[in-house]
Amino acid sequence: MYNKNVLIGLFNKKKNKKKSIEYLNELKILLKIFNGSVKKKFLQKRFKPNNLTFVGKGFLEKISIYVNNNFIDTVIFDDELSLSQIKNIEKKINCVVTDRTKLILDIFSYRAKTYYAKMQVKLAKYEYLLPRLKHMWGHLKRQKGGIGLRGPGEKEIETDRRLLRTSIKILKKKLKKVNNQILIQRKNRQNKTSISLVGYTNVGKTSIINQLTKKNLLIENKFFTTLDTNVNKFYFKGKNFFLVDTIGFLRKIPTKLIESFKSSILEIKESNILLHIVDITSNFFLDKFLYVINFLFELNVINKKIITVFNKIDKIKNFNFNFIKNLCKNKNIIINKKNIIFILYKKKKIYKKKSLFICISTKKKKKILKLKKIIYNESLK
Ligand SMILES: Nc1nc2c(ncn2[C@@H]2O[C@H](COP(=O)(O)OP(=O)(O)OP(=O)(O)O)[C@@H](O)[C@H]2O)c(=O)[nH]1
Ligand SMILES: [Mg+2]
Repeated sequence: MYNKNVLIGLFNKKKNKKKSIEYLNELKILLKIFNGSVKKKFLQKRFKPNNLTFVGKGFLEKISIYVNNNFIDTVIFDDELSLSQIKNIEKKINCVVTDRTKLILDIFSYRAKTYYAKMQVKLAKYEYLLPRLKHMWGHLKRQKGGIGLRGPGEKEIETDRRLLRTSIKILKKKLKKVNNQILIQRKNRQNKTSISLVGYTNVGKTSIINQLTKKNLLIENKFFTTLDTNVNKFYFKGKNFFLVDTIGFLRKIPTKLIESFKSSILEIKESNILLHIVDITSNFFLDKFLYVINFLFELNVINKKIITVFNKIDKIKNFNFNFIKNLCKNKNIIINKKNIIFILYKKKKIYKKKSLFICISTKKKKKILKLKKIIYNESLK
């Protein structure tokens, strides 16, 4: 699975085509983790997904021919497929059929290193599996070549469903215990300044922690390198700070999946300051930027002090303020040389959020001291 892949997405208007291609590119980067290659991307223009087969009938036929001729082992759809869609597509396509959510879940499983992260991922996976159990049985039958394996009866599936439900209950209980322990540990940090680094995946969150604390945490040019929340200390002008690395965001991940990383959410909620790290060189910069701001809003943490950190300025020739100003050209953003203001329209109300910002290069160690000073000054307010 995931060796030779085909990616499939939709776009509804011509002007959205580029964005859909970018989504598929994100899948390609995700597949790097499994050393998987992308043999072809199929994009169909449709106003909305087909209820039965996601793409249209003729288009599916085209994909099927390509899959057969090129020995593809997995087709990955960019949006979450319903159980019936998977079944219908599998009738037409002779390989594993999966979607963005399942791929991310598989990456989480592969990446999780600690007992706690593994438990969190397991819970997310079981919750994903529960409504799809019948289908998974079908998968097993395919993998064994269907020889001598009769399809499962409703009774067996019901037994499995019950087992899964029990496992979910047990996992939730265990996780609650660990979460309580984390809360107790947090209490020891209560009168110290706690800072969470939040942002899209691969923007340089862990790199910044390494710079500020002289640690050597794992950084990679891949998505979801950090799954485990980790807390790191740094000392500046006689003050102790705790820096918390959190799981990165990715568009089109079901919120529930991110929420299963309770430790990250918990830390973000309890922090005094949020550092929102942004990669100014990434495609669809604004889209990702506003996606994270919206997520912070959903988490109810938008009223915290937020410092926006524009990272990777070394990659831009002759970088200056105008570059950022042009990047942030959007009706929801007002920017001057010191502040950035977001205007969010939520539940028929307008919210305004002001954030200090700084432009840095972690790689070239540019403006790291200034970042420390800003954090320090904000912690005194
Ligand atoms: N050119 C350049 N590359 C950087 C800079 N900061 C980080 N990187 C690179 O960006 C990639 C991602 O860095 P990480 O620190 O792992 O990013 P992250 O946000 O922690 O990523 P996840 O944990 O996967 O969400 C690595 O290849 C870093 O070397 C920078 O200032 N300039
Ligand atoms: Mg990281």
